[in-house]
Amino acid sequence: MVVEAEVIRQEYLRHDKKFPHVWCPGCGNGIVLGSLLRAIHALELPKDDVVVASGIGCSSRLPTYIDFNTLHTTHGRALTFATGVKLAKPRLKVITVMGDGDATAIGGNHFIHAARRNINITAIIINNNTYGMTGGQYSPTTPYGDKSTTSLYGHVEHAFSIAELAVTAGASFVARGTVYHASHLDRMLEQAIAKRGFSVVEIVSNCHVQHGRRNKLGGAVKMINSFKESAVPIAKAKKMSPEDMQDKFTIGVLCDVDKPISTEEYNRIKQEACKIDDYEETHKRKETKVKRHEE
Ligand SMILES: Cc1ncc(C[n+]2csc(CCOP(=O)(O)OP(=O)(O)O)c2C)c(N)n1
Ligand code: SF4
Repeated sequence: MVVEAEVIRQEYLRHDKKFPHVWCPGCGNGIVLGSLLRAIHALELPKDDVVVASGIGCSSRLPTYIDFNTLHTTHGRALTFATGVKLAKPRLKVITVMGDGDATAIGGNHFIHAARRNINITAIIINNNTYGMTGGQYSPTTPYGDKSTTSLYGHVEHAFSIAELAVTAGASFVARGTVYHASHLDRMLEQAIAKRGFSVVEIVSNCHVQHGRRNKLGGAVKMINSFKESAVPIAKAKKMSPEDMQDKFTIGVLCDVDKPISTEEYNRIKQEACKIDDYEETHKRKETKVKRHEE
């Protein structure tokens, strides 16, 4: 196990150039990084075939530390860059890493339409319920009543569920995990990356510095431990009453379906169109020849 961890560290981290990292001690982003590398390693994906794109945020720094083809793009646009890569080089395994703000506020439109189109990309969303990098403003997942720098007296809006939004928008595979349940997270990421179609993993994480501190949720250890209590496996949750599920959330696979992938459909259409073009071209040439002959 220790040897395996060392192999992963040596093989996949840009350890000489990019460390020390920028994250606060105890931030869940590091756990996600480890889990992502273990999942890619387990799937035996060649490094050159993997592309990891991100937007802007603490979570979006993740690709800068790992030795694949990486893109650190603009806020909310990881999926747009990823879509371009996938259209240009369909054989590549394309993964995006985004924060809750990046993916579902400024990038919300891209997110729902990438899911609707069923593009063959894996979207990892690290949900820490806040805009960590910019000092703790509220995001679309900040719970009602929570304090942030933009809701000093308690948040008056309601949060949505990222995973459930992804299911409704049409993703092929949707799962939720937490940074407490690291080996479960490895499995969720492995399944998502292996899936053909748009796959989403929402990862419940901690920003103890910007969100936890303001809401008296404790430090990193306390916050991460709290996920042990609040996360309920989907099968168990089905047997629980809505009252028992109050303040809890489910973890596991929410949806896993197979349907046509739009980037592949697009290539099929391109080939069909080329056939028609070829036919018209040949036809035109024939007509020109006949005309010349008549002249
Ligand atoms: C177009 C644009 N708008 C706003 C910003 C400022 N900005 C940078 S990161 C960020 C929020 C990041 O929050 P989230 O995506 O949840 O990631 P976290 O830092 O919590 O991991 C914002 C608003 C920006 N860089 N670009
Ligand atoms: S500010 Fe929050 S999200 Fe950003 S590195 Fe620190 S703990 Fe992590």
